[in-house]
Amino acid sequence: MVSGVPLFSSLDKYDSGTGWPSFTRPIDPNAVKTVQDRSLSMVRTEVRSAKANSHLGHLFDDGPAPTGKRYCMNSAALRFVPVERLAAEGYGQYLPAFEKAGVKLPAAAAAAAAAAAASDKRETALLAGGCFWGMQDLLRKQPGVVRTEVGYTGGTLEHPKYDDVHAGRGGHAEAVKVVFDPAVTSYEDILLFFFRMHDPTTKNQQGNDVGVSYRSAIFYENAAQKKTAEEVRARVDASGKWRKPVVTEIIAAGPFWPAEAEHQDYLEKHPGGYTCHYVRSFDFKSPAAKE
Ligand code: MHO
Repeated sequence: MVSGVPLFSSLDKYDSGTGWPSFTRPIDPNAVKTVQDRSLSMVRTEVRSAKANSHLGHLFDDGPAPTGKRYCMNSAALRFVPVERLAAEGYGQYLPAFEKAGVKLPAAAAAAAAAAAASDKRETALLAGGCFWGMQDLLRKQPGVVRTEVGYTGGTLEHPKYDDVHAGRGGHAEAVKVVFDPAVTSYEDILLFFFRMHDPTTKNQQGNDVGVSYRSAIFYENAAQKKTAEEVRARVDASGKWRKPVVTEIIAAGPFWPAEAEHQDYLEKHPGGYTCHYVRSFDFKSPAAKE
């Protein structure tokens, strides 16, 4: 899971006697794909991850019920997340299945499973902090983030196109809509991360990208989000970590116009592509702590 996408569940794992981790099925049929592998003078079915296209192992037809399949995986291609870590790593939604299967969960995992089962609640954060390629790529990997989408907001033009926004026509910002599970993370945590992954002190600019579309802004959706945003911005500013005043705008969310398909998940489609975003090691949680 180079890309963090869950591929296999221990619930579908069995002992095939081969020494290779073996599964009867992937966690989601769309998470993996198969290709013919003619290496080593054999014809085998190679299994690759659908998203990151990385080699995972091979697929054979000699597996047990219920599928008769054997997904024979290379353990080096998998990152094992123990059941008690699922919630903390943002995979809390998979916990109820373990309970249903009768697996006795450690107390903390059981509590997280209950929370995940009880809430399919979702909240949204709408953030601008420069080129949305890099913004989306870092935000989507945060624990509890279930979906992200890039688009344009904060301006006046309806149905804006990238070229309009880039040229400053209509005054939109490049923004990311972050949908998260409040049982796993919080608006505050997302904002604390936001203030580490972009520079909030450069007005209408992020890295080398200059213009109103690259401004730093939090678009709140309700009074609670507004209050949290103001508190977090004040805390970040007071910490002095950025050395210059924070210029992030806090404004009421208006219409969000999704960006063109080619801009969605851009850095996943173009690994190594342009980004000016990276995560600083600041800890805004303990205001007294010095770097
Ligand atoms: N400097 C980048 C920004 C792209 S971003 C989607 C470029 O001009 O390609 O604004």
